[in-house]
Amino acid sequence: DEEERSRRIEAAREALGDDVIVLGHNYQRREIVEHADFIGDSYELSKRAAESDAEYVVFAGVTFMAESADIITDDDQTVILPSMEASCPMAGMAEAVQVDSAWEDLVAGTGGKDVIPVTYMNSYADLKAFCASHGGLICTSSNAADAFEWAFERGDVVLFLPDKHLGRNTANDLGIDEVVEWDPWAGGVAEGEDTSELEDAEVVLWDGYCQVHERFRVSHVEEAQEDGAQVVVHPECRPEVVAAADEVGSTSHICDVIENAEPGEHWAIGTEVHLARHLARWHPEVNVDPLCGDACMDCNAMRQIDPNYLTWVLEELADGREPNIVSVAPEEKELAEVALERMLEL
Ligand code: CIZ
Ligand code: SF4
Repeated sequence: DEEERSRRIEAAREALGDDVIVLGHNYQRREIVEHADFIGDSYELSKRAAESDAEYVVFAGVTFMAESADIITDDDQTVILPSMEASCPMAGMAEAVQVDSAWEDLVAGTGGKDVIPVTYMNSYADLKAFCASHGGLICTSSNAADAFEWAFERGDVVLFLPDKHLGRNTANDLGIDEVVEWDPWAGGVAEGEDTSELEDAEVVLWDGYCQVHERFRVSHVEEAQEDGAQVVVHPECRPEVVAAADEVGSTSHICDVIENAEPGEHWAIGTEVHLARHLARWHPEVNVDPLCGDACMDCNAMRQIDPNYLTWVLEELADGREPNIVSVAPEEKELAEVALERMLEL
């Protein structure tokens, strides 16, 4: 049961002492985040790991996050993922090998313009490396607009990967109209769009999306607002959902909104349901609801991190074994670091 499991987790942690740090993504369930040293978004957590001296970084999150942690932490720190099955479907929608094979067609489609690839943090290390080697960079949901501006100082067209909604929302913020959704395997541009549009495009969106955030609809926002709630959503949501919401921002911003809310304020949270539940628990003085009720916005990749797997990896480490290491190849790591440093200079 949970009590017995908690006791085992704490015993393993005690045996490991300062040798281990446990990071809990804010989309993880309560039984995980309760055992975390830090709770936050992926980039925040990776920085926490790098600041620590812990030899082992146990990352309760998904594969691309563990890779990012491996890129950011020192060489003598080892990143452990409690389940190797925890892979973000959106990151998988833009594999470096696909992007690489489509690249020349894209450049030709624009009429040979300078295309700068910009990838969201939610992507694999090899795609981050691809972006660096093609003059591009990484961004988070908080600095995507700055990343676009950086790219436009150096090229004519931004290719944004993998999240078409974050890309479109960012273009909207910047007042860019020439935005084309592009699917190289469907004859160039997405259905309903004209191939010749690629020639005029300023922003080209890779056809990826988060299957959790894209399930929110304008009707969910309107129902919450009719119910008296203010609505805050993540920019991975569809543009029309972002437009209907009262606030938009990263998970850290969503946390700030609730931390700074007056007692009695009513907020509906448009992101993965576990964060909404944590915020409701952490801030009982604020009326916090998940947008669209309790049932639907659950990330199946995050859910792979079962508390029993957290127990298992910690007990293995305490016994001197090293299960489920996530390690980025040195040449990819070096390039991904270049893409990251460009972001940090924004
Ligand atoms: O949607 C996600 O998985 C997010 C927002 C991840 C992160 O922490 O950057
Ligand atoms: Fe990937 Fe979306 Fe799950 Fe985040 S919430 S890990 S972007 S599928």
